[in-house]
Amino acid sequence: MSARESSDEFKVKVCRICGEGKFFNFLDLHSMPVPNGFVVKEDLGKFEQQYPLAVMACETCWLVQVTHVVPPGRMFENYLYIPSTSTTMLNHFNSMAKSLVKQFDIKPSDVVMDIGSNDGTLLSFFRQEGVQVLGVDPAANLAHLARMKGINTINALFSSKLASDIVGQGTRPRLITATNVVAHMSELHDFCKGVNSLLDDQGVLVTEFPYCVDMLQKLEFDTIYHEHLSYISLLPFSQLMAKFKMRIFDVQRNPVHGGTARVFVCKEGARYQQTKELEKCLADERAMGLQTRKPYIEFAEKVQQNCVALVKYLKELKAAGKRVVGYGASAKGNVLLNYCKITPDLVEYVVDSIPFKQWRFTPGTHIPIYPEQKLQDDRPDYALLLAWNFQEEIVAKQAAFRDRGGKFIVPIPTVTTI
Ligand code: DWN
Ligand code: ZN
Repeated sequence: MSARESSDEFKVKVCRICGEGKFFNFLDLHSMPVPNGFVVKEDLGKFEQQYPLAVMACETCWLVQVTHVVPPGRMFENYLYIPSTSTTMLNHFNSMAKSLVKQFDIKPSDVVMDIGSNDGTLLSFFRQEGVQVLGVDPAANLAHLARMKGINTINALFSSKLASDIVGQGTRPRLITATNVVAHMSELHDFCKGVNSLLDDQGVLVTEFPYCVDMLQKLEFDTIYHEHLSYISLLPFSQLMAKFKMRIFDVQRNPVHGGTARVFVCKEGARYQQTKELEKCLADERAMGLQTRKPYIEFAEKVQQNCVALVKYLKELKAAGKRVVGYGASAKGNVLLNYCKITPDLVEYVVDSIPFKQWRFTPGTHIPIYPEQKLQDDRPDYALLLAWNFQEEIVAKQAAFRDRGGKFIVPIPTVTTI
């Protein structure tokens, strides 16, 4: 097999929301290794599987999606997704649990179920609010971590079959959450079928995903990676819900992960009124022309211009004798490094807080990763902020680096230095 997965066995042929097959390809990030496929030193010279990474819009329902779906087994063979341990995300999940328990008057006897519950972080905040919790996650290592925290977790991929088994055992969750998981799912119809069977007439699904409008407006091309199959906007998502006699009744936008939509879904006959915020978001999506090719063409052009500008800037810094390193060996960072073809001659190394990633190398570009401490010890001139979605937290943490004249390069939406 060639290093580049050119076979069309992974090619998407029909849209996972509407089932049609008329697509508009608008950005090709080219083949690259999966962005969480960190390489150990002894494997550096070995064959590294690459997979096509490109996005297209369905010209029927306008769901943005990757052109090729890499089967999970091929993608996760040697990578362990480590839950975001950032205080940004911990605060986000804590306030999410508090506000939802209050908004929907969740009682101590009620069950809150989290689909893609990861290591149980979100559910542990719900449990602190005194409600019953149930997690579902396919990663055995994460389900184990959750159970160690006392979070009842089913180690399985969510499906409509699993949902009917759960209902059969007498569990009807009052609230279902699904954060950063719907965009990873290929079988969206089966997901909806399962949710519909779990919810009672007044039950609510709250799902949160990186919002396609933010990606387009803030040029967040590096949030396009193989495990994110869909880049969701509300118009196609509403169509999906309607197919399963459910409807969106509210949306809240928030800044995490570069811009996320928290979407509230209920059964068609439930009592929840559609909010003004939802009407505004749907109107804005139409005004942006999301159901035409225009915004996607503009996005692709600006992304390409931005990458040229970034590489030019890095080369100028190098020519001026400045030393540049990376900060945050994030999945998105690896997409940016591979797409812009940034290698160790431009970015000497990357620092990262996650022990699993330290002493390994970035996939494809093979830049060494070290603990954050190296930034203090080595004192480079610039740090390219690859985990820009944690900018506030990281810049605050590295005040000493900046006090000594160190600067951060923020690559998104356009290259700026702080
Ligand atoms: O869907 C997903 C998105 C929404 O969240 C997941 N598949 C991955 C995750 O992406 P992310 O933006 O949280 O980035 P990562 O891939 O978790 O990477 C962030 C990296 O930054 C981590 O490796 C840790 C590192 N970091 C650090 O070195 N110092 C983070 C913080 C906050 C820090 O202070
Ligand atoms: Zn479609």
